[in-house]
Amino acid sequence: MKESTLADLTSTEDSSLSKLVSLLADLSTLVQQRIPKELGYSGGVNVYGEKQLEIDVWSNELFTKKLLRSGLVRRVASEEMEDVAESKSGEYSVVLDPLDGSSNLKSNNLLGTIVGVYHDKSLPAKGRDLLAAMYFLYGPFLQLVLALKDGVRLSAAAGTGVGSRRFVSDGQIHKLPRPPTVYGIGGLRDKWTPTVRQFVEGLEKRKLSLRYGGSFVGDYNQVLARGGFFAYPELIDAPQGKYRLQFESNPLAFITEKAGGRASMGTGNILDVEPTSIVQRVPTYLGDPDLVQDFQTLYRSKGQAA
Ligand code: AFP
Repeated sequence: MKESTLADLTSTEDSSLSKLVSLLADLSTLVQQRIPKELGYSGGVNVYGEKQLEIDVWSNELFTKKLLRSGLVRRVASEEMEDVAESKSGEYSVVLDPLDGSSNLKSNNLLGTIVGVYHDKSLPAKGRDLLAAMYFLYGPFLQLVLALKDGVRLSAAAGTGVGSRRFVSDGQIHKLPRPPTVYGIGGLRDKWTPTVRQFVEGLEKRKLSLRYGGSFVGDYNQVLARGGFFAYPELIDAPQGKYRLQFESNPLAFITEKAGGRASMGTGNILDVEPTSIVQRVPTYLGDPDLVQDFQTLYRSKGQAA
């Protein structure tokens, strides 16, 4: 089968979006090279009070500055920044988790960069308005999962080019495999609600294998590759869960729906959640459409509020 390049994958999109994807891919190769060199703590904390690694700060600055100076991006919101950063020109708004899973760096776990792209929307924005979403997975190989209007395609930085030109793909549309085979649920088990506990028992009765590594992109990617269910649910002591709607849940929900799955926050679709703030969190249940539908039905039957 002929290998496709990133340019091939984005050929049906506006050239400006193609340029933006290429820039992001260039930057991901810089992050991949930098990760092993930046294992120290920056001494800072982000707006959520989470300790920032030097690599968190470095990667946030890399993406934010390069995007705002590209002439393509008007505004950037990032998990690592309190406010939206703006430029004077550009047709896109970008939401970003520059290095998801960075607290797992010491254990050499999977890390990722999550990106959502809107066409000139103010931020925070509604997930349903996303134009594209993607994540870069820094694993045994650097992978790009790219969701555009016509679907999801997978590519790997495995070619002979430099930067974004390293990415090659089979160019095929990827759908969540069925039947589902793996699941992962975040949070401490003793903080799960009875509904989540009951649902997990059902998954185990269906012989789904547990896969949980503490990195959203890494854990989710196993569901995308093998079919299954992933959640960071509402917890007894955190009814909105942990994931940020703008930077984590919306982009992954967009990818999930484009891959033929469902993405719920309990009572409805994540992408339909009205944005109220940049830091808004949302319970997140993603993956196989039947499993997510089953969860949503169970959740509603328990009369739990959104
Ligand atoms: P960090 O980016 O601070 O490592 O957080 C990663 C994350 O937001 C997400 O990637 C994981 O799924 C989740 O946290 C893990 O949370 P727990 O440590 O509570 O399992």
